[in-house]
Amino acid sequence: MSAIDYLERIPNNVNLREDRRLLRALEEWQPRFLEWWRDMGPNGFQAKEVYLRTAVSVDALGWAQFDYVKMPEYRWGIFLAEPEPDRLVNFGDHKGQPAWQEVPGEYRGVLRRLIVTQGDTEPASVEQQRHLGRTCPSLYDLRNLFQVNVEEGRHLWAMVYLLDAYFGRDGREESEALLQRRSGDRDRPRILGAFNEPTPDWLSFFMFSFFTDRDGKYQLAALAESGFDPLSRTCRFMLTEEAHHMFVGETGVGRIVQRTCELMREHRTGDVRRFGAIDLPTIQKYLNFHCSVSLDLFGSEISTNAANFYTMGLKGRFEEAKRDDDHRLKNATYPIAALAADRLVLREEPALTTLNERLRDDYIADCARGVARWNQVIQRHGIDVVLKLPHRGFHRAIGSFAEVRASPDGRLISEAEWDARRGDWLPTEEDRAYVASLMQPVAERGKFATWIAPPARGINGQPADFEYVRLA
Ligand code: BYC
Ligand code: FE
Ligand code: FE
Repeated sequence: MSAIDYLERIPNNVNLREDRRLLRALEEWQPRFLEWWRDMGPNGFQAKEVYLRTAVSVDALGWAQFDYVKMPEYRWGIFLAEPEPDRLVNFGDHKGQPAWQEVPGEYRGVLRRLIVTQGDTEPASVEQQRHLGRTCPSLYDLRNLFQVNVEEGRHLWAMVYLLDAYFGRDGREESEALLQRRSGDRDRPRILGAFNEPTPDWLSFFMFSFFTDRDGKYQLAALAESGFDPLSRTCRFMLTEEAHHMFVGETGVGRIVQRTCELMREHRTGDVRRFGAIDLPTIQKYLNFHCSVSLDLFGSEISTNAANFYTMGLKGRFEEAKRDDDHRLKNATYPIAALAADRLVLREEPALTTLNERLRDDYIADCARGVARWNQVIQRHGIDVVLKLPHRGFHRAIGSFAEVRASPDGRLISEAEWDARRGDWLPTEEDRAYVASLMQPVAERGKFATWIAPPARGINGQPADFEYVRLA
């Protein structure tokens, strides 16, 4: 079961060959996907050979194989994690029943909506990042960008498989619509806010991979708990790919911080813009921006949708099985940050309706660990600056905090103070213009842009000056 058949037109480990109807649906979708990839995927570089990893099997030992591939020839396919024999629904009203191998009829609409929302983010991110190749800081980074892009393309395949295999005609229509919406488009935007924001430069890209791909990790982990077994298995395999995306984000920002600190120490100044680097206050502002739009992706603090997803057994908590409680949560409560007149308080609310906030808490704790590693880099250089996650109420557009203004340290403030301080907290036009001015391509082997340190090690044991993309 774990072997992936690469002789097929659509590589897969789901015995696609035996399901003629599904195979036909996917084979009809495949050329449209490729058309979308050519129109909306990485701008340029489509004919270049890129040192990419491809899944060769889904088991823990060495699922990846590295080789030169032209992106349009990447073997996008359908890979599910191994089935767990006798798997049960682990939470909600159906806890203890066998996991579903088919869509439970009464949950069809809800489940489809969840899968479509997940699926929509994948091509959206590729669209957001499509111009970055032109300004890469190195061949190493260029390759990492393209690796992320092809895998997000594969994540789209993963969701389209579920739609086509389990949702009949509606599913095929949704698969089509996933190729029609466009990130940032006025008339047919992508579904979730953060996926309509531009990713104009590499600092934004690394922050996006750190913060927004990490939302992916937490949402996928919650869906991996699903009682709908095909969704669970699909998400479990996607999570193994996701880890690399967050690695790209964390090390990308970390290398920018390192370069900045080296220059600060060498020249005894915080004003590193003179030396073509990105000053720490600007990095903090980008961090604030990407963190806040990613926090919005978890939905409202109080959500009946979230309660329903859980009660129905469709979307669990992060690491549901490791939690020591009844996994039904009917009588449990959970403390959430809430607004009380003019200040923020912790308030106990029913555990079921606050599941979005609980997942957001798990996410914030994970983000904080990454930020702490960036701060270690700063400390090692003897610099007295600390990067911080903004308060969850800062710059929010979804949930109860959307109605108020909060500072990054969590004070509720007036509209006037917000207007006066906004430029200290979020990237200004000038900051963006400065970062944009640094985005000059560096595509010579082993060379890196002025504003980023080389990586500690290369990909797959290769040196940093390896020819990660063959441009010649
Ligand atoms: N923007 O009850 P509420 C990834 C909508 S990232 C716009 O508060 P709910 C990736 C919401 O849809 C992971 N609209 O929220 C990363 C609802 O609309 P309807 C993506 C928003 O439903 C990087 C209404 O507001 N996966 O994989 O509890 C690169 C009230 O909703 C937003 C998923 O999201 C927003 N930010 O939770 C590539 C998992 N937030 O239904 C890929 C699937 C909320 O009233 N999705 N709304 O029309 C879900 O689990 C849920 O839909 C959400 C929202 C957690 C997103
Ligand atoms: Fe993804
Ligand atoms: Fe990702």
